[in-house]
Amino acid sequence: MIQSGKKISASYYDPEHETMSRDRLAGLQLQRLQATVKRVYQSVPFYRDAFKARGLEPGDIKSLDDLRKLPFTCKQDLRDNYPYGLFAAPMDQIIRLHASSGTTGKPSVVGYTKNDISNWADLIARCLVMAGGSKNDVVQVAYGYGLFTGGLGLHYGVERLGASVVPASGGNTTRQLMLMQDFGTNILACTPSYALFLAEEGIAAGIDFKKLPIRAGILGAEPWTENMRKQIESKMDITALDIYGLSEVMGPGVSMECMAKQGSHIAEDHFIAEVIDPDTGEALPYGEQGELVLTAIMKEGIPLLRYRTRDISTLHPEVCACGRTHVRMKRVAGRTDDMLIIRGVNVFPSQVESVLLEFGEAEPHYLLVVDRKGDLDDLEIWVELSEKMFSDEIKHLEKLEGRIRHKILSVLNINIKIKFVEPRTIPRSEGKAKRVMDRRDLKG
Ligand code: DLL
Repeated sequence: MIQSGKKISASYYDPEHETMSRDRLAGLQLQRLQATVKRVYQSVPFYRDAFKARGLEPGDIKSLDDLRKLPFTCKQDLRDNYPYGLFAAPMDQIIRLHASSGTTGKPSVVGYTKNDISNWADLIARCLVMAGGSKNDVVQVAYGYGLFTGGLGLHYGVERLGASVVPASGGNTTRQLMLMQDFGTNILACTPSYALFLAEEGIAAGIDFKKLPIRAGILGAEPWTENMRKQIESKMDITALDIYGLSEVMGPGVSMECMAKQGSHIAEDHFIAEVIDPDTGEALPYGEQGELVLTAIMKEGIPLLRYRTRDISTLHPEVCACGRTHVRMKRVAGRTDDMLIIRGVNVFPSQVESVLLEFGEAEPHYLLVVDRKGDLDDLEIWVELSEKMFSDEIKHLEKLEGRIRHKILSVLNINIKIKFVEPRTIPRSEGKAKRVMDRRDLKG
């Protein structure tokens, strides 16, 4: 359950919108939704056809409940209309292109107008202020720059706030650590797995993070857990906050966690959020877990209606301890397409991470290896040992293995194998971590 918690003092980048009453917010959303619907109907043949197929006209959207009449958009629609088919603005108004990190087939391409880039910068500036940032800060952006939205997305927001941006981009860990010390980085923006790696490498190189001015991390682009947060916070001596987003909808900054750490605030003046049952497409009430669906109501370049994110989350509309009124989404548990079904039980890598990291002895580096034995899927978890554990007696390791297996059985209700691997053998990532190795396809 997400708590509203005790009031905490907070400052805002855009107090009017961030703390707007939910009634006024609903009015604003409806007005912006209606304008967006009209816009895509007029300029995107894909949507016009989808509306016509449903006997729907823009004027039929009279209330926010009418959102449910609108068609969903999914990743395949972007593929089918590759590269620019869903753009709602002509190319002479598109000033930036980004693309999603598709591993198979063509990526989804997204285009931004001048206003889109400006709005995005404002939303990232909000995120920075949520993390306690101000124009006095030095912000090291270690998300990748390029087609990925992480680097440039954060970059423009830091400049908008008036803080100093260090455009480090991803990778080159030694240089990142040097910059962090020499430039006096206050806020680090990168994936949580890379933050952890930077922390570990820093400690190994003798850096005392307590003595550095770094105090916050704006971490996202991949699922992570509370236990992972604790590890990063204690190793780097920072407050680690979750930032969420996806290229199709904008990029980072669709939602951001505030200091209350009770879920991430979705920028509801720009996006309407729903949670649906991924099997039936039915909208679910607040508090129920399902697939997050987002409608962009301020975008000009590519405003997607009811985009099915495939991310599993829960929405909580209660006003937050920080005073923000925007709905909070719980940490993403995983993606519907990352969910493993092991002997009939649904398993997300993040659930395994959460259990593993409860054991102080296990390193936060792990891999879920899925295989097929006969007709059944089989899961083995590779867990990296710390140097200390590695040199320990076999019987200690056997005990630890038994305890982890038992805990996973009691929490996830599946019996799995644990394999300990040598220190530093699981590949580290400078961007999104790969947590699953699927060997099922390798066998015919
Ligand atoms: O990952 C945008 C981003 C950049 C977000 C930097 C945060 C920070 P894509 O490459 O299009 O965009 O991937 C989007 O990544 O649908 C989620 O599955 C996952 N994801 C993003 N943020 C989080 C998060 C960027 N905080 C996909 N927690 C999304 C869990 C996340 N998963």
